[in-house]
Amino acid sequence: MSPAQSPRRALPLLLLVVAAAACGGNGAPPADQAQAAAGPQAKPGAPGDPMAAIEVTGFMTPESVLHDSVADVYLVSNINGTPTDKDDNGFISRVTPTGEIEQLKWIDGAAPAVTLHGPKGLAVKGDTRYVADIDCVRRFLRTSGAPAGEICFRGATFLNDIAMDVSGTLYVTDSGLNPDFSPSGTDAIWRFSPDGQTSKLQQGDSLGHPNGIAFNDQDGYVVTFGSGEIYQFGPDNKRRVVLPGASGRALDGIVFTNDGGYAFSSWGDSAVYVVTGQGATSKLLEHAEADSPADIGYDAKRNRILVPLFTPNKVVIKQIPAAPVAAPAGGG
Ligand SMILES: [Ca+2]
Ligand SMILES: [Ca+2]
Repeated sequence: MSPAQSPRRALPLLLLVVAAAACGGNGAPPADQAQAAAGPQAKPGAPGDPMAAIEVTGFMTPESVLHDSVADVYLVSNINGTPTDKDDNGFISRVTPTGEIEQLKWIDGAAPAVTLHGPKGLAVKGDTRYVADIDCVRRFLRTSGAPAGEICFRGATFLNDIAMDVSGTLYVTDSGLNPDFSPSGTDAIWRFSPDGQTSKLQQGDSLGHPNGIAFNDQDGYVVTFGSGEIYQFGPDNKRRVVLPGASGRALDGIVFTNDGGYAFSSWGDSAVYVVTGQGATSKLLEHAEADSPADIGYDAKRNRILVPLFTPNKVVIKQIPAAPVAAPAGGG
């Protein structure tokens, strides 16, 4: 991507490529979708190598993965088509930690009682699941997946990721994009309650098309698809830059990890980065293994990053390597 291109110009181009890929371009189903029709498959890592990535195929435009630590299952949101089409064909899959698809269409927009268009970010609070879906957040029972109402956000165009802070308050980002992926001007971080109270915590173009959101004990962290930056906001609601923006970096997901660090995904770099609690940054996945990495999840029990690959219709499960043990002082 030319350095002369501004993020604002680069973003619609990137998303149009994505939309074309999601649609199969010329109308023919992509090879991976044809494979999905033939049934899901898991390709476990090499036997005896616990650090090898587990690759699970058979999804349809997977956008987000969440570890439900109570059920010990990975939930995958599948847009199935383009991100803003209200086509009611989105679905949520259940995947076991060993990489088997337990149920591909566990919550299915095609079912008469379920509305689900282009599901993206996921969250669990108590016995309720929350799913961001274009302009509403849809609720489902955590255990059965039965629909349990929705919360809609006035004027929202591209609700993307959901997170919960330490006090249990829920947040959802609006990436501020029209169906043709031009900026819609609705960039926002919304705060909402389970009973449907909504308010804008932050809004405006300076949010840079906010995408992934996550909370540690005190602060919210946001990664942006447009400006390619990471910023945090604390209890005072002031924004502080964590990673300065870069044209074309196109960040999607962010999670906090057990060691006090975090991980985030970049479409522009085809990479998933891990930042340790001490601040050291490394690539966990890169190149083809991280083609269009969307909203990553985290399995805190196993210290794994869960990576939906939006265009190749895969999920990659990857262990974070243990930190090197410091050499004992004095040597000898
Ligand atoms: Ca859809
Ligand atoms: Ca996202």
